[in-house]
Amino acid sequence: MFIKQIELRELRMRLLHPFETSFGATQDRHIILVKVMDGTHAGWGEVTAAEGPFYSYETWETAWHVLRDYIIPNVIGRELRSASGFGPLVRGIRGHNMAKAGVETALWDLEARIQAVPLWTMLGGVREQIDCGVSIGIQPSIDKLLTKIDTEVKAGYRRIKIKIKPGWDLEVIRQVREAFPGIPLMGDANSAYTLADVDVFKKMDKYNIMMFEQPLHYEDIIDHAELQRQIETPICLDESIHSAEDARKAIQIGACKIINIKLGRVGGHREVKAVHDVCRNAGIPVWCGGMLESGIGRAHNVALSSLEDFSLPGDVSASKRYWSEDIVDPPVSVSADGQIAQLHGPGIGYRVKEDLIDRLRVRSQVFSA
Ligand code: OSB
Ligand code: MG
Repeated sequence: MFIKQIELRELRMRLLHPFETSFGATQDRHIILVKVMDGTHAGWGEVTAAEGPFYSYETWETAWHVLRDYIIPNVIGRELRSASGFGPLVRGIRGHNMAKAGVETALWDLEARIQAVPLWTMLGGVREQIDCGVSIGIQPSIDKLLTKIDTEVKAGYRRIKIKIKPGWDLEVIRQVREAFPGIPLMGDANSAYTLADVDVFKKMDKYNIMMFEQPLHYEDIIDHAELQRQIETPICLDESIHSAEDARKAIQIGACKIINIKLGRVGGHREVKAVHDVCRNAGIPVWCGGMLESGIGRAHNVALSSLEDFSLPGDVSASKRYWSEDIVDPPVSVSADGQIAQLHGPGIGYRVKEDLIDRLRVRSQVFSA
């Protein structure tokens, strides 16, 4: 693959509903898309950095800067045997995995389109249908939360994740369990607690929660191992895991029993596969996390969720939960029993609506070999 041209586009897209986590709320997304061309075909990727440095240090602005000044100059004009040759080209750039993943995932899409095969089969996927869950943000009241859960359960979703934070935890979980005794339920804290809060986790233990996601500090594994020793409910790590090496160490010290894999957080499909393999070999189930993606990032998430060890429902849900009109055609849709079917066209399989992208675009830059 000759990397002849790379285009960056920044879009502004408004979520249908604001999304609130323990670190803040979002409604207006700044989405950076990456289009990579070899002269004949084009591949698409999405940068999942958020609007501010709150989930991680990356933002759409740091991603644009690192892509323009460091990542793209190392890649443009190169001849790559495959998309997995991208990693070594950017090894000297520390961190900025979401910026890297924007290009890396576009290269996988490009390679799959050149070979005329679906991305999910090129990745080694085996799941023709993936199980879907939803992530429900912090709500103005418990009643509103119960209504939202009811809607999503009726829509067929196979697992409900609610966001928790100090003061929006034990009583919320208690009431959700009372209203929905049997649903697969989990809580995501986005690092809002410390080990001093162990008692609240012990109290939530009795509500049959599938897992607590990232309860403690966003870089920690040591305290998570201590918390896991003291509670029954499995801990799932999100923020703390940036690589297969991180996963190996976390598993080795008992910091988690489940891992949420995010394409942006680990830097692309190649590292997703490496994290996946470490987890599979250790008997640790994984699931695909979400970052409020547009259809392009969402399509990549659907494809990677086809790997064998993605045995738990992910945060990969229908386009219509987020957007009045998505930038891919067809929009990502979920069946009445909570699954997304893999498509069989080349690459991500979805058509990219460039006309709509042009209308939503607020900035763009073209890099040529
Ligand atoms: O922690 O999983 C998270 C959204 C933004 C930042 C972090 C997280 C999330 C979600 C939403 O939980 C997942 C989605 O629906 O895309
Ligand atoms: Mg999370």
